[in-house]
Amino acid sequence: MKTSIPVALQQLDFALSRPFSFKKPGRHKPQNIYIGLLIFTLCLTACASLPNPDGIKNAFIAKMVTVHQFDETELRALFANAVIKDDILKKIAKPAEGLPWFQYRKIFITDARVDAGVKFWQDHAQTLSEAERRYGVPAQIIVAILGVETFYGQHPGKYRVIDALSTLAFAYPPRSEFFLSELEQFLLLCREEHIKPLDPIGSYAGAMGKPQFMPSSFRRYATDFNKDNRRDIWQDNADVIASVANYFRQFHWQTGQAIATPVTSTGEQYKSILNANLKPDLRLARLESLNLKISQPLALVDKVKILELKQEQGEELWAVTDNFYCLTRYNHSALYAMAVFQLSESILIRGQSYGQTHNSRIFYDGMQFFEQPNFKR
Ligand SMILES: [Ca+2]
Repeated sequence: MKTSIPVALQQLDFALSRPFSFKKPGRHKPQNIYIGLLIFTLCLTACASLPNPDGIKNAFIAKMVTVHQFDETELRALFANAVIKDDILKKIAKPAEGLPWFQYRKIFITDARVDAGVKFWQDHAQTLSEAERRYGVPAQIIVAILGVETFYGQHPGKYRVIDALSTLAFAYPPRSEFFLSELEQFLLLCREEHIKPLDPIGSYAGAMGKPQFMPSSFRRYATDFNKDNRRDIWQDNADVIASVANYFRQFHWQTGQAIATPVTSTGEQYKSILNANLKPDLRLARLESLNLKISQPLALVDKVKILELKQEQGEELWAVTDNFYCLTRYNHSALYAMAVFQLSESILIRGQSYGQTHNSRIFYDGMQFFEQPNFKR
């Protein structure tokens, strides 16, 4: 449904959108000037506190026409078909990252998602292997990203990208600037890729296709891996796989570097070095002085970040690396990166065990590997 705009603001918008008319300078009574200033100030206050979708839309269209030479009539026809959706506005206010780890984890680390990941890997083994060779990003990471984002492409979202981006650009002031930029990128990519702007489907936030690329990421990182002159992240799994791998390579994935390992602690000295920054800044040599011990050696790592994740029974400690930080460039959340990492390990290990024997789930279950919290001791 369309959002309603107060009539006064519609009129103000109409007045502002009309060409200026010039009159001869004349005398004005001082009180009229004060009243005028008062009304102007009240209007500005109202404009600052209430969204004005039509005003933002008109300014956006003007920019696309002037800066990128889009046709105004075509853009107006396009946006006449775009819908401002209330359910998108509700969803953007409640991201899953607000959950504690033990609840967040249950969404993504499930038997069904691990099994489907193993199958996706088997079905696209050659492409994944080629992408791993070309970009240096492990196949299990590429598979896990697709698993977390869209259940391997099965749930790419149900919204038209044009509706999602229009809603958040025109009617969601807290992130309007960001989504206006993404809307601009979306129209540019549609023109470059010969896509009709009403066609692409994605998430409520405008993330597109199986890897859920925002339009700006698509233009920078999407890759035509099968050389058919199209970057298709909706249907073509070769392009999908290579685009995810290329994304991480561009964000400096370090081939062979460890990602994360559980940590045990005696005492609570480590609390002094906890902070919200995700970039590793703690030299491995300092762990001992903080009474921290990593559970296994970390390949090609000199600095880590210590994370404290909330389990039902207490806090769980992890040492995470630059490659973990790289995962957070896909979604700026430690919980997201940890879900991708644990899913990737579960898929890898379960896949390997399936390769040995179909009964190996009794011997090893990828779910069990991370089911035991690593409590401080
Ligand atoms: Ca292609």
